[in-house]
Amino acid sequence: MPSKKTDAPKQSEAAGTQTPDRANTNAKLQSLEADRSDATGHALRTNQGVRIADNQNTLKAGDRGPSLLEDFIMREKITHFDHERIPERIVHARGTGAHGFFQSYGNHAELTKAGFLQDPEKITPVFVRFSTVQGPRGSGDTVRDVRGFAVKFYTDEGNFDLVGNNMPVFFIQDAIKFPDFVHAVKPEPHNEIPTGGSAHDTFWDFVSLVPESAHMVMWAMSDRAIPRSLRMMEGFGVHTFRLINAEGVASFVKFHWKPKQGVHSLLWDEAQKLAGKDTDFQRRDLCEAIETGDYPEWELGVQIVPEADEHTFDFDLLDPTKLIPEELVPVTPLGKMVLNRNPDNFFAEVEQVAFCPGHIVPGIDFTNDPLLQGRLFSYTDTQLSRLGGPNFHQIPINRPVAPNHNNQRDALHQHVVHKGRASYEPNSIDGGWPKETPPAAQDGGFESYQERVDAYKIRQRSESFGDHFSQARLFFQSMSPTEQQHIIKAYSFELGKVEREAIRAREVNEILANIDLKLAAAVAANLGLPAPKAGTVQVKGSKLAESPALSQMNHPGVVGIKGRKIAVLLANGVDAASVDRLVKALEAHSARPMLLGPTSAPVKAADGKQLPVDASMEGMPSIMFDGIVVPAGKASTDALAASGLAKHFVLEGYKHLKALVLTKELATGLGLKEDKGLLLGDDQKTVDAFVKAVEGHRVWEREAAAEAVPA
Ligand code: HDE
Repeated sequence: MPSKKTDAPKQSEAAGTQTPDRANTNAKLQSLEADRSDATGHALRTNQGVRIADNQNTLKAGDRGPSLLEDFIMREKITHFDHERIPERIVHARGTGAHGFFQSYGNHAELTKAGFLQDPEKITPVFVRFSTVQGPRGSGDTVRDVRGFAVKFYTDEGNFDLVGNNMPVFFIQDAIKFPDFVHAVKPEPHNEIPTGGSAHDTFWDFVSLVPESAHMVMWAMSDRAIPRSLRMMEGFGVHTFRLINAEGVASFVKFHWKPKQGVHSLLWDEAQKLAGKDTDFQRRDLCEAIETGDYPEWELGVQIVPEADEHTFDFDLLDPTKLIPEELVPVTPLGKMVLNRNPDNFFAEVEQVAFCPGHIVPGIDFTNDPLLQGRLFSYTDTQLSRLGGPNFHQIPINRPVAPNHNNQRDALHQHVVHKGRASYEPNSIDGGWPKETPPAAQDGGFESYQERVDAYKIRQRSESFGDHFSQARLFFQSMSPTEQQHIIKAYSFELGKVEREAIRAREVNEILANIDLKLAAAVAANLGLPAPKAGTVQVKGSKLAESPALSQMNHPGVVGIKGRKIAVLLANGVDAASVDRLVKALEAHSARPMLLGPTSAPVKAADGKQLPVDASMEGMPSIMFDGIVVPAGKASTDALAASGLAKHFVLEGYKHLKALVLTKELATGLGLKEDKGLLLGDDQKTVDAFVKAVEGHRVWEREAAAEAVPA
């Protein structure tokens, strides 16, 4: 049992010094704001505060002479510049972030004593960083990859970091395999190719030799790995955690983030083209959405498993390659997160933010998931080299809003001027402060959940971690036919890039054949390999035949077409009234119409008016939009029909199954037939049908017809 200290601070005694002080939160937040520097109205100065008279010229011996070493202004400036970069993250280097808040839907005291989940009035600030895993800082946003979904809650009781992904499982079961996995997926060591992707020999060599990766690889080959937007992804805590209430009763939980925007993906062709045409596609999308007030929102929920039910599943709750199907344990909503503020400075906030799964608060605790256990060590360790020392928690973006007095001292980049003479405990010189706080129902010190451990010290994987294929099969069989085809194509594409035939064959025969023979046969056919007749192991299968929650088609979202980008194609001679009508109708649905011309120059409407455009069709190709609208106008339709650029724009949108409003002449000229999402005219009925089609994200019924259109 934890020792109870009798000289612990009373709440009143400790206010403002040691224990969490809710009243102080706003003041603390304001003090974080004080670190934001605005130079408006200020003189240019050196780091020592000296006003600078000339920022254009180095001090030289004569205007054509050598530079002088004594130029402290030039040397300070260049020295600082020379050290501007810090090491990028070893994984998840490419990312972007946003500020926001979390608000609990109610009082969840029966589940946890964590303060931020007790009070629906309480606003907890959050900072979120989304990322890809494989690529370096400058790599493309839309590559096929897992997305990081890391949330820092600045709670009154300390920071809680939920460092998750947009997929609910992981590639490996034990932390000791992480360096192997990462080395395999990273670019090949001899030529550093490929950047940002897993379509290469070392990745497939590793995963085909490590069957525990089968389930996660299936997710990575699904549409989840190419999200349309960071706003349209689910997030998962992956590991099983514990929530503990004031009575000490613990429940196992899996954390989920459900996007109000729905779960939607790019098509593979779009993802590849975007990686070249707009490397920043997803960070731009998030930034613009927040800028225009379309604040993305997620619901935080948990799947709850009472401790007594730990062993009732046909998989082990501690195995991070398994999920709990939502049909077995539904997700209980706890609260919402809204992202409503872009960072002021990317480096200071997004680059310097330091997450760690070990950052938890009273009422939350870990389990013995061996992957989670390893992560508890890794994140702090990596920050030491990335952020240069153990004081990274003092960097503004990492600083908790709760007070954090202790006896840790000095070290690189120490920002705090510690007062007091005693930096040890116990002490009598400073009255014994800072003191421990015993655990309590509320505002108590952190107490680890007391779990009895009685075992041999061994290096051994539990037998309950041994089934690697049942859930991979459940995933594949829960997909819609379209999603299944996308998965087959993704395996075929990636394995098609693998040079060593033995690796391709091993993946097909020893992994895919154990998941689903139809999947294995289809991939084998695309690779020119014989279809396997049977798997290599006995797969026990899941209790469920299907889990509809796994198909993203079943997560359409609840915000309609809010924030969806619609291209309005213009050319000289366009009917200005038609443009106006269409734009207003789309804006009424909070969509974001953008006017595109053949160039960035304004377009001359039929009535002679100049219509300024937002961009050219070349500058913003169809792959950047969710739908395309062509307003009326005979001359403009003729001009679009004669322009290769415009024709490609419309045909590509059609091929990518986007909703289109076209003029009859243009559709006929391009050989396109009306369908559920290809609509003609510009009246309200047409707009209503268009809105419905954009809501559906893609016109899936068009797939067969679109096959014949060149990419
Ligand atoms: Fe990470 N991971 N990870 N990871 N991870 C890092 O920490 C690591 C794992 C995840 O936006 C690193 O600060 C180990 C699972 C995200 O800053 C590093 C293992 C999940 C981010 C690290 C895992 C994640 C990271 C690199 C296996 C989903 C980005 C830079 C035991 C639940 C956070 C850093 C951000 C980042 C280690 C496995 C998610 C090296 C050892 C499982 C979202 O510490």
